[in-house]
Amino acid sequence: MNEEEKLGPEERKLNDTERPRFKSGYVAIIGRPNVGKSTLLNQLLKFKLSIISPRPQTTRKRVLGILNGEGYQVIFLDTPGMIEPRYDLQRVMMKYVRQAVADADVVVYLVDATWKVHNPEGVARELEGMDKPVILAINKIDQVRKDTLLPLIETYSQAYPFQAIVPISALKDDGLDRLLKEIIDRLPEGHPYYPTDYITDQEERFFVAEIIREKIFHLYGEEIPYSTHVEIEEFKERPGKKDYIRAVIYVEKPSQKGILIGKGGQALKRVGELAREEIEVFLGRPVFLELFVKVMEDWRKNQARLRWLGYR
Ligand SMILES: Nc1nc2c(ncn2[C@@H]2O[C@H](COP(=O)(O)OP(=O)(O)OP(=O)(O)O)[C@@H](O)[C@H]2O)c(=O)[nH]1
Ligand SMILES: [Mg+2]
Repeated sequence: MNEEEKLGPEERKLNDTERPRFKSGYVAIIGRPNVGKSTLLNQLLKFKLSIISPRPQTTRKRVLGILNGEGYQVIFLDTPGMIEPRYDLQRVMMKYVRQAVADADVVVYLVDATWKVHNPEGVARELEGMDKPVILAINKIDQVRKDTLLPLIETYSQAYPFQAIVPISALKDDGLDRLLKEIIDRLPEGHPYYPTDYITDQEERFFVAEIIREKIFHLYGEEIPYSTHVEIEEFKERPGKKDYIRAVIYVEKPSQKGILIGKGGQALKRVGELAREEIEVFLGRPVFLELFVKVMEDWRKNQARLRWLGYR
């Protein structure tokens, strides 16, 4: 008896031309600030990797998240919201977007269904010359009437040859299965890039700093979140004790230092409490977190300082 007969028809081994090949590749998630790019990444991964806030320009660097499934590995790149840069930090942020697009096999361009004004021609101009498959995802459909979607899909499809247009709600996990299928269909065949138990290639200390920054975005108004950079100065495992983490929060002006710390240190204490709780969930172990505030004059507008802070 040969192998095929022993296995029966359903279990018969597939030959090379029949076997569905493994798909793997990079997918850049791009779009204007606040459209829900980071929410989408987290929802796809079923893990809170990228920080989220109701305010624009929350994400400042590329965040890499790996999704492993039956027959595929998708490496998502969450990016800062695309804007016309006005100062050096924003110029570096836009460089990160360009790099993510350059690395990508597939681009997901995200727009917001709740926008009062859509500009499909503007989107088409941005995508001009991009020789990669682009999927348009229309997000936040939980916030709009269903009958507004069809005309929206129509105008976008006339402006640019999108490979697919998928209405979604990243927040409510609606439409993401279809979006993922459209992505995987367009990924090249190939081996996985990372071991299948990896969720990212970035260091723990990057995410720890991001979590602290997220709490600042949630707790302070005006310019404070935008003037803030968080640096992990020490991250030490201690035998028999909690990990020790010392973070420095840089602001641009002495007045901002006072606001960040608050009366009797209460405001900063709140940042520390909320951040520590989430860092512990993220790392899966208890930590001791100490926060310090320092002034670094106008760091967002100074190339040498930006480089020193890791924005290269
Ligand atoms: N109602 C609704 N809100 C959403 C949805 N997706 C994201 N949001 C909200 O939109 C806001 C911005 O979400 P983010 O994921 O931080 O947006 P982003 O595109 O990463 O923003 P930047 O990093 O600043 O460019 C947050 O308040 C989210 O909760 C959605 O599908 N429905
Ligand atoms: Mg973001």
